[in-house]
Parts: sequence; C-alpha cells; structure tokens
Amino acid sequence: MADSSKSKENYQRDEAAEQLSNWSEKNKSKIGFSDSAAAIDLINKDVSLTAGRYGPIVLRDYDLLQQLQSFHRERIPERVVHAKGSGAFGYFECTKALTDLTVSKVFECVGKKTPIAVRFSQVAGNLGTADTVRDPRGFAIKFYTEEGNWDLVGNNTPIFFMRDPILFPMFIHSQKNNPVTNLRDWDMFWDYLSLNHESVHQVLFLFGDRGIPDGYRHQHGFGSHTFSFIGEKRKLTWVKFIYKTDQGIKNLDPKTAEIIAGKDPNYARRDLYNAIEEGKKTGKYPSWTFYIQTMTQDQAEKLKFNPFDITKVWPHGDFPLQKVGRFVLNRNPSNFFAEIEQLSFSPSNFTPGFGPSPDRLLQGRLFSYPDSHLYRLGTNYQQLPVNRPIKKVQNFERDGESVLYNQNGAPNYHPNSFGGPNVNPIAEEWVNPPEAVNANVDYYNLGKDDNFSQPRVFWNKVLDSAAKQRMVDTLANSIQKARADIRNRSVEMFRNVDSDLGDRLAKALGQLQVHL
Ligand code: HDE
Repeated sequence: MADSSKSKENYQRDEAAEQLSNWSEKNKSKIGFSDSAAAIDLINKDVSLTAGRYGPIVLRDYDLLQQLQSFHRERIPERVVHAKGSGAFGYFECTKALTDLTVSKVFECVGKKTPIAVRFSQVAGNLGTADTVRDPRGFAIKFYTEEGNWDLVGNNTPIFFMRDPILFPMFIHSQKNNPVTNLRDWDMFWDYLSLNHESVHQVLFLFGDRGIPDGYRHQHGFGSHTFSFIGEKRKLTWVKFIYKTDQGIKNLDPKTAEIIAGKDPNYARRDLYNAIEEGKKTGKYPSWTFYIQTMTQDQAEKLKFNPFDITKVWPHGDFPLQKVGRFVLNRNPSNFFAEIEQLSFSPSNFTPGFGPSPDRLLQGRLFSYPDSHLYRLGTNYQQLPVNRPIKKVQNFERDGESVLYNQNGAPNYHPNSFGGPNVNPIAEEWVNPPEAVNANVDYYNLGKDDNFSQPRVFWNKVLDSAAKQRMVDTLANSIQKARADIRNRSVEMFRNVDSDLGDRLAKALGQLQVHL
C-alpha cells in the first residue's frame, strides 16, 4: 500500500493555527452558558422553533431572528483603498530628545514611551486580495499620546504618484478593477500612468526589487510628506519621518510571490501574527528604528526643488537621517474586526508640536480620511475603543449614531457660565507660525514640474546593472498586457527618465509574446 503521508506536503502548524487551542486551554474552566446579546441564556442553539416536526418556523423564534439580523450586519464598507491589511500594537520609545525642535511630549526626553497602533496594508486590491501583490504597502502609526492621538499615515515608499489631491480618485480608478469586467485592466493601469508623468518616480520604486516586500516586517516605512515641527515660541522646522526595519529588508521575487499568492493569500498577515506570538517566548518582537530629516525655512527657500513636493525625496547627503527613536510591536489584536478593521487614521490628527506643510496632497488628505471614516464607521467612530484617545475628550459634540460617551452632563455649548471646557490659553503657542500668503487664486497645474531628474538619479546611481535588468523585465511583463499605443507611450515616458531605460524596455517588449 502506498504511504499516503509521503505524497502530502508537510503541514507545519504555527502559532496562528494554535489560536483556538490556546484559548481553550486558558478558558476551559471558565466557560458558562451561551447567551443572547442581552445576556439572556439561550434555549436552543441548534434547532429553530417550528409549528410541528415538519411545519414552518414561527416568528417568535427571536433567537433565530436575532442571529440572522446580526449576521447580515457583520460587514461594513471596506476601505475604498488600503482595504486589505493587518495590524498590531506596541510602543514608541524616544531615543533622542527633540525639545529644541518640537514641543511634542513624544520627544520630550530619552526613554519616553508612547503606546502605538500600526496598520499595514496593500493599496489597490479589495479585502480578499493576496498579500504578495506588487503594490505599495500602507504603513500607518497611531500614537496614543497624553495630548491626544497623533497619526502618521505613511507608506513603505518615500514618494507618491501625484502632487494634487484632485488626481487621486482618477488614479485609483485606473489601478482598481474595470467597472464592467471587474477585472484588473492593464490598459487602464498603463494609460493613466503614461499620461501622468509625475507618477514616474513612484512607478520605478514599485517595479524595482522593493515592489513586493516579504511580509510586513521586512520593509521600511515613511511619513512621505514634509510636515512641520513646532518648537517653543512657534519655531518652525520642516521634517520628514522615516522608520527603518530592524529585521532587515527582504523582498519576494515575482515568481515566488505568485506561488505564495495561491498557497497562502494571507502570508503577510500570518507572518506578523506569528512573529509577535513567537516574540512572547523569545522576547524578540518586530521593531523599527525611527529617523527624521529636518530642513530650516531658510534652507527650504534656497532649495533647487520644491521641498513640499511628495514626488521627490530630500537627498540624504544634504539632509542626513537623524536617529530619534524606535518602535516595537508586541501585541496582536484580540479582536481583529474591532481593533484593526475599525482602526482609523487621520493625517489631520496633529498633537501639539506637529503640523502640516503646504504640500497640496497632504492638504487634500487632511479632509479625506475623517470623511472616509464617517462613511465607513459612522458619526462616533472616534469613540470606538481602538480610536479613542487616552486623554479624556471634552468638547461640545453630542449624540448621533452609536454614541458611547456623553460627557457626564457637561454643557454642550460654548461659551457657557457653568465651568464647561474652555480653550487652553496657551494652545496658540503650538500652531504653525503665521504664513504670508500674497497670491492670486487660480488653477496652477504642477503636473509638469520637474518629473524626471530624481528618477534619472535613481536609475543611474542607485540601481546596479542586475537590478536594472530585473526592473526592465518586470516593467515589460506588465506593460506587454496593455494595448499597442499605450505600450508605446509608456516606453516614451520611461525614455524621458533615461534613453537607456527606454531602449531596453522597447527591446524587451519587442521580444515578449503578448499574452494574458
Ligand atoms: Fe491614503 N487614503 N490617500 N495615502 N492612505 C486612505 O482612508 C487619500 C496617500 C494611506 O491602515 C483612505 O481610511 C487621498 C498617501 C494609508 O487604515 C482614504 C490621497 C499616503 C491608508 C485615503 C491619499 C497614503 C490610506 C481610505 C491623496 C502615504 C490606510 C480609507 C490626496 C503617505 C490607513 C481610509 C489604514 C487610506 C485618501 C494619498 C497612505 C480614502 C485623497 C500620499 C496607509 O481616505
């Protein structure tokens, strides 16, 4: 008889696979009877109430009705972008006090720890997408500071596809499924990108070796935009945030990524969960070292490019990385839906000592995120435990869908004579200094601002010859699926980066068979 165990793949049970067994081990003596949501003992969980053995179900079987009602409402709208993701909790530790730059308590002294939540995500795919697709990865951090929540909602790349928020919905439409076929559409994908040259820097990152990170732990993160630090007396310094993985960078080659996508579409989620559970045994948790780059207003005015342009990096030679902290992820969510699906980040959540910059894209994001959450999670999403600040909220907002906290009878209007909350008299010291704006309101198109010089440096100075070849192959494999005119236009766009890149791409495309 054939030994069937030999033909099977060796299935390795991991920490994620043990979740229910671990629960059962811990809870076996504590489990009581099954209740309704009103904590009333259920009469029967396996059989509906019927009129006669083979007769119809009666309306008064409220347990059945309640179970179906709850089930129908288990899903909420997924995030319109970054739908698929995972997250965890931990702490940020300051390793260099920044009291000369910011009044933020996060950086007030060495050793200061701030609790954090982190969510990683893929961008374009829906909730069920595979974790190993070629796509930027979201890397968002919520700092639960004693001064309120500071949200740093970044990606695993230092740059982005556009400068103006009005382009974002169009860009995303082109990267998501075609609304007729509901399939990824490579005409749409390359049509948009080849018509919008400001995307080219980000596209080169995406089609380079770091385009498919090996899980979430082996990638860097970036706040990407330029932000402001506000110090004493409203001193302004421009700042970028960079977080480098302590696990080392690891990426997947396209073939391996495709195989994993079929075998375990939740590969990155599983890896993060298991790494944190393993950390409980070894004490070694996933962590990142946190850096800043800073620029004075004077330097900004003299810079040869716009320092608020998110399609550009600040060269490290001119603006060196300064190590200022680290963060550690040491707790998995205990309820994924409550703590990760409902976790919501808003780039407009600036605690004292942080502020925005004139980056147009950031200005658009300040509005977009809270508005998305209002649609997805409802009016009082900030009262959900995972979004609630550790500092008690005192304001004049009341009521609405699913309200949890009604401020203990404090007045709901301002000003008032009852000692209700007032504005902190020194709050003005924390905001950006006055900005001189003397300009005509008009439509200023930034689409033709220098799009190619940094991508050219990336191609010529950062990539070695093997990395160049891999990038050409990866680009060609994708572009080949688009219509001929779009293919040609894409090649011409890359020729603007460097004629060598354009020529190699044209050659690779000429050699490839067009197939899907
Ligand atoms: Fe987002 N983005 N984005 N984005 N983004 C969202 O917010 C948006 C941009 C990023 O784990 C949405 O809650 C606009 C840059 C991350 O929950 C939405 C623009 C960067 C996440 C939204 C951008 C990001 C989002 C979808 C251009 C990196 C996931 C649902 C103006 C620096 C956060 C939601 C999480 C999510 C809008 C561009 C990162 C629709 C309008 C640039 C990591 O509000």
